[in-house]
Amino acid sequence: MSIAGTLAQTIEQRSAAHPKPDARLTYGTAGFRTKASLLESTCFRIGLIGALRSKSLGGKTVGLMVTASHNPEEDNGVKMVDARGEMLEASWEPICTAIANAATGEELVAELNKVVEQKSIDLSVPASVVYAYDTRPSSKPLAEAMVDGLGAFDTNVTDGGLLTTPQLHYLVLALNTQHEAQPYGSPTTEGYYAKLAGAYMSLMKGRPAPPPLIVDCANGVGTVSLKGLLAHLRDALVLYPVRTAVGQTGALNNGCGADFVKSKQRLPEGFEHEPNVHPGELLCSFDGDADRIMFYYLVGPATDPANFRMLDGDKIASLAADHLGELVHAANLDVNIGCVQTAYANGASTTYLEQRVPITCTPTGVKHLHHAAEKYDIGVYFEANGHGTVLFSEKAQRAISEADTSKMSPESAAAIAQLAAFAELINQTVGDAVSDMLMVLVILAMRGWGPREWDATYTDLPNKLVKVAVADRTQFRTTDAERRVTHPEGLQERIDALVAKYPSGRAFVRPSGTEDCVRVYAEAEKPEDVAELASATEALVKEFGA
Ligand code: 16G
Ligand code: ZN
Repeated sequence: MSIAGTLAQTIEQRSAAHPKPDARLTYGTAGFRTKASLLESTCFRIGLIGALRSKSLGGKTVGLMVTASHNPEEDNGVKMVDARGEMLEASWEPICTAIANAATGEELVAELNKVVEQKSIDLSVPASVVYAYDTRPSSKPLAEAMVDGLGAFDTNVTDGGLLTTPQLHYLVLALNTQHEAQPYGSPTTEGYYAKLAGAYMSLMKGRPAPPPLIVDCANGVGTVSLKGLLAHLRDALVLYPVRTAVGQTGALNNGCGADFVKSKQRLPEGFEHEPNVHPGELLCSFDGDADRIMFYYLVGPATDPANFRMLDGDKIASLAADHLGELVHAANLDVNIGCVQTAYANGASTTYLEQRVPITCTPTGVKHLHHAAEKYDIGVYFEANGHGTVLFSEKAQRAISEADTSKMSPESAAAIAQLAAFAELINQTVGDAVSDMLMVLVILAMRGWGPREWDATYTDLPNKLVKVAVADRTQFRTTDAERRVTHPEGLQERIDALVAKYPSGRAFVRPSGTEDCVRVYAEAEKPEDVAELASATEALVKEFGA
């Protein structure tokens, strides 16, 4: 079976309406991402690929999301969500790249036919795709180009509208499991809010509501999601959403949002003038598509930058692994719990976690962490940048649902009920700022903790991240979950010699997957050592990358 005749003609004609710019695009860790003005043809084509991917899965629903997350407003991107709500299967990434880069309509059809053959796709199977987009001005028009591609294959298309990335992941899994014995949830945004709100309220039953929380929505789509959730939570949670200027030109991710806070290690711009920002109170920021969250607080007046304290993805992972581990222990369940981090995890968090749970280190990028977390019965994964979630395996879910609580101590029975509610509260398809926020609030409430107690679990080692421009970043190749470089040869030995000079020193270099640069990370016990180690490593990268 192949694409020929009228179908081929339709694709070529439609493709001519979305001309390909003279730029090579690659489907990387975060899908396609570049200036929005270059993406129309790619979006049309990913519509075509989405339809084929669904057909290849026997007509299961796949998702397409238009967003560039924390990137500037003028950027955009598109990525595919596979049928279980997870990232696109890796073997399809080069397929996406080849199709996006086909030079002519004819070549495009030829590339599509290669996929049909390679994946033995039955073209007569009806395709089903749900799509959504963020608040960027370019997002809706790009989504329309995508719909044009989907239409070429006569796809059953669901318009999710303005959604966060994790809401789309949720919808895909919910749609594909709606007729199964254990549906993931009702396949609508209302179903998503009801599931999260219901679990939150059951976990918080009998506990005082947490103190009001200021949420920086990055002027993005998280604003919409947060408002939807609040309507379901009524007075069980008081939130003050700020940076909610959706649609205001230039506002998205500008001086605010999780990425700004994490990379600048400071409050969002203007927070020192926010009426509700007080020392000792917990604050948080979402990123532009609300799949990351960063918590922080002040230990003194906001006007002094030294009073800022960050509670990042590593702190969230530690809190979640600790708490869920204690519940598993109290419930006396035969399930293991582990934690997945990347090389960017602060060494102090790794030391802390290692004393409690097994740890896996993977390369950067959500899909790597997600797959590694699936190997544990309960797998907690977070990148330091605030993207992460907790996965409950089928074995764990069964152990929880089949436990005979009538034969248990009240303490064990309560732990079982709480684990069941956490599995509902947590968006298990992908990191979700809204769901992660609720999880953190519940755990803090259960432990009677504020930000200071949470922060006191361990003290981050001082660290520094540097971007280095090099002639060709593909020369830099890594091994051991990006912790060591194999190429250029000789570089790792020089880094080892540097690191050995500093107590608790650690440094690694890796090519970025999203920008044209090499990233250097360094940490050490003393701030002055970190500065030295980072700049000496940077100098080495420049020397070897020249
Ligand atoms: C992408 C990844 C994120 C990773 C970042 C690293 C996904 C959905 N996102 O944003 O997990 O931390 O890239 O960027 O996988 P870098 O390679 O430029 O350092
Ligand atoms: Zn994001």
